[in-house]
Amino acid sequence: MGAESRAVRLYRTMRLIREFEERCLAMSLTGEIVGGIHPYIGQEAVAAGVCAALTQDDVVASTHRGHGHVLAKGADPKRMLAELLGTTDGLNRGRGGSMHAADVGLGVYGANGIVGAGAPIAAGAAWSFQQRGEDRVAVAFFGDGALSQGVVLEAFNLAALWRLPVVFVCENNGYATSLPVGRALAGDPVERAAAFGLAARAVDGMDAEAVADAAAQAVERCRAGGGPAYLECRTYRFHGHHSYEEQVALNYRDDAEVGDWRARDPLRTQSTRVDEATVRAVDAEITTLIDEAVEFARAGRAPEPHEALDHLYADGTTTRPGVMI
Ligand SMILES: Cc1ncc(C[n+]2csc(CCOP(=O)(O)OP(=O)(O)O)c2C)c(N)n1
Repeated sequence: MGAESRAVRLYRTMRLIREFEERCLAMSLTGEIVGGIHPYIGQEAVAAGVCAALTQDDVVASTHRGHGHVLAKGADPKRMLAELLGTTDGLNRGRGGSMHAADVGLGVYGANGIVGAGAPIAAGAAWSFQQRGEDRVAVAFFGDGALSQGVVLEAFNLAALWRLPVVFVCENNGYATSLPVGRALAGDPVERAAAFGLAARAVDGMDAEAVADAAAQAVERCRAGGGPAYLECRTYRFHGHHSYEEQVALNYRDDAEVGDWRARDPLRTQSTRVDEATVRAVDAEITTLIDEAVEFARAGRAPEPHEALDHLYADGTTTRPGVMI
């Protein structure tokens, strides 16, 4: 059997994220996932397309809306869901939760609750690759709300100045919480990035193949020493900013606007590029995988209170700030 086509791989990754997120949303509404989640539903083409251009040695730095990035980079959905349920089987022993899930072995340098924080992390990783002469690329994901964060602009500047192998991926979903991008951002985001000397372009973030093509070009450019790139992925989140938004009647978005974007569902678009039997087989495979993940995560245990201070320090000599043993 020949290698699976990119079209199928993209479909599978998006399907995995969609189903994982739908279950998470349901589990957060019942309180099973404490603290809620920021659903990624609608934006799957970005994570799938960008990560399709990366190898396992490449790294990504993510956001508060990070489940899709972590899964697309290859994290085990069972351990990811266990992390969200806060059990010791989780990727980070249940200590990171939704907004801080990381898998360093897979190059996932963490989801991040601080808007824009992934940009300097990825730039720093890229700098270390460059210093060591390693053929690796770093990607920072962030939303449109991060485009005016000082650290993001500082990261653009240093990345361009030092020609770092980093790709900045802006997922412009039109809103930062409930603030429309047009009321928050002066000028054009692509021009803003280009002004720093980044190879900057916009891409249809609802089309996984278009994102994958643009990301592959940006990553190749980095590997060839051509310096950093910026991708503006125009996308949309189908649900609220946070799962709690499902429970309150916020109406900062038009039903017609949401409907128009839902009509461009990236998963449906990608399904038309794959034969029907394969779509059915992938759907069944993912449903089984997620059922198993739910069962696995529910069977876990929460860390004991006395374990709260474990794993805080690498050398094991300090258990509490200021208390040496
Ligand atoms: C530095 C910082 N400022 C404010 C917040 C509060 N906050 C959390 S998410 C968010 C909106 C982020 O919007 P965007 O970057 O566009 O990402 P999206 O939620 O659309 O994916 C804000 C303001 C924060 N977490 N960190």
